[in-house]
Amino acid sequence: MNASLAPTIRHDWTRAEITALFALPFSDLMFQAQSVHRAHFNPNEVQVSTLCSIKTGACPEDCAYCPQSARYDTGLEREKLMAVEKVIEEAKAAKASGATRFCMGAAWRSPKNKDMPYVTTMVQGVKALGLETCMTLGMLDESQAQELADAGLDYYNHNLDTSPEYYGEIITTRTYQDRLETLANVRKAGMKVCCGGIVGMGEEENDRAGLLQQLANMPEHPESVPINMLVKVGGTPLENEADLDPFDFLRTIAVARILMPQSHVRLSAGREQMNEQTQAMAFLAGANSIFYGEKLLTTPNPEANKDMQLFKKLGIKPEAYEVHEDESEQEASIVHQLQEAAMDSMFYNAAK
Ligand code: SAM
Ligand code: DTB
Ligand code: SF4
Repeated sequence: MNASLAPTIRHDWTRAEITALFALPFSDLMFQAQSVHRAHFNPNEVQVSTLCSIKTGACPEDCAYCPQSARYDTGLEREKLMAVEKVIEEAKAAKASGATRFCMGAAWRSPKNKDMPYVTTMVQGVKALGLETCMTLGMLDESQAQELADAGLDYYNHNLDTSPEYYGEIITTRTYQDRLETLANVRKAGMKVCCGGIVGMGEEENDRAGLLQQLANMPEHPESVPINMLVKVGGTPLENEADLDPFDFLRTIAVARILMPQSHVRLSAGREQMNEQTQAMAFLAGANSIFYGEKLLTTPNPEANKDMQLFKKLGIKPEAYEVHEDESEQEASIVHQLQEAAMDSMFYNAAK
């Protein structure tokens, strides 16, 4: 990183400052975001994660966007907690396709204590394959967060979803404060935080600014910030929501990049509905992580070979696995060799 270009990491953004960024002429905003991005990251590398739904549907919560809530008839087939062996098989396949992080999601309000031994075994098994691990299981208390951290879980995903003001329009079964408490428990246990939200839910630009303000003013920025474009699913209350203008989506990514210069910003759900040009502009705006693989949790994602073609067209290469402090040099080198082999066979390598 060029130190002179490195902007100060701030945690005191005002709503007015963020709104002013959203109001910049598009080219000025993109230039600023791209400059911040280049000061902190290789702009031609994108982190690649694969999602796996380890427990699907029948969720007691009422999140208005979600196909997995038991309150809406979305035709989704419910599935109980997946067997550990099956999860490991899925993780092996994700790794062979070139993913470096495996994200396991469960349609729970929060995990029950009887579930914990299963999920911690999943973490250990996936980690042993040389993949980074992420889970999203709903709310966690302090001891559950600690149990996951002790099992070696690298990231916990828990989204704020939208601004504090708009939140009540979307979810009534848990509060914003509940979410902040889970995030504090995750941090306290020493795990990395993956936290973002959804746009295109009928919110105003001020709500998108409000979401990013909450994220950027956390005591530590989330290491991973997923920006999801709403996937409209039949049967959910948001199924007929008007499309968000792609430029408003891109502005959200760009402002996230400026506010949180060192975080990975994920171009998350909604890529299946986006053309290649919009995705390319999202990378220009500073997005540097994607979900890779044909399915998100329950809805379609672009096919792997389409993503490889897009990476090839853009000269992007997948970001290599970060070496963790607690890994021995020898272990890390084995992990790197395995990754390179998987990537060579699956991805166009822009470096060659
Ligand atoms: N049940 C857990 C929870 O909500 O905390 C974890 C799984 S939940 C499906 C994870 C995240 O997926 C949600 O917080 C939301 O941001 C995102 N999500 C769910 N449905 C979505 C949709 N239709 N479009 C975009 N993002 C969605
Ligand atoms: C996140 O922010 N987006 C992912 C992940 N975290 C768990 C989930 C997207 C879900 C999209 C709707 C579905 O496939 O069910
Ligand atoms: Fe349940 Fe999570 Fe879906 Fe909300 S987002 S209904 S908590 S699975």
